[in-house]
Amino acid sequence: MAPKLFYTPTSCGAASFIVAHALGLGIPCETVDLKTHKTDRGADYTAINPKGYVPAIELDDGSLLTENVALLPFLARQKPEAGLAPHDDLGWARLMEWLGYITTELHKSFGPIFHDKDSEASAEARANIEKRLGFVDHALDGKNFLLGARFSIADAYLFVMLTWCPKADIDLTKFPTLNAYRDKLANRPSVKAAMQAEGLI
Ligand SMILES: N[C@@H](CCC(=O)N[C@@H](CS)C(=O)NCC(=O)O)C(=O)O
Repeated sequence: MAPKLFYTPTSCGAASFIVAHALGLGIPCETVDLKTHKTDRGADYTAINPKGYVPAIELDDGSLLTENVALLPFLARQKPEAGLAPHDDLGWARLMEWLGYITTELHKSFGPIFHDKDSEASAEARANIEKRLGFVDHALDGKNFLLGARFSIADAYLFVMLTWCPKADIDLTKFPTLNAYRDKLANRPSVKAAMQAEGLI
């Protein structure tokens, strides 16, 4: 059985799709409707992934790999020569530092906003996200990408979070460096090709 990626194009799982696409892995994909938890082939996704959420990769042996912070490095290591993850110890640790920050401090903070945009919890979440985006904005100052000179899987993950900002009423123009970085990534051929493949642009 070949590995297969389960994801939803506008979800956090889009980061894995972008990375798999950029690496030319040719990994088959099955999209999941997050309201019905049915896949595009009509399968019950909760029976495939008891966690219920995307992304997930079904491996050759039929077992399932979940969590963005596991999938993205796993995909990068399928083609180490592409350099989407550093090979040295400190570079790898810096990558984990960013993936941890994106997943716990940014990604999960969007939850209340997508649940109910106008709630008090959403206003608090928005303020938290903006504070954290301010940190990322400064961190990107003078750098092309999160890890410095090279695009990495952390950039793919952050990019997807940035695409959520307009839907969450977060104005990225308040963060000029981050806003320019988002535009640069959106125009990056591999990112653009993945978005086009998904009909998102
Ligand atoms: N901890 C998980 C969270 C994944 C997650 O939040 N997925 C969302 C989409 S961005 C989802 O599938 N939500 C639907 C659900 O939980 O039923 C990860 O980082 O992979």
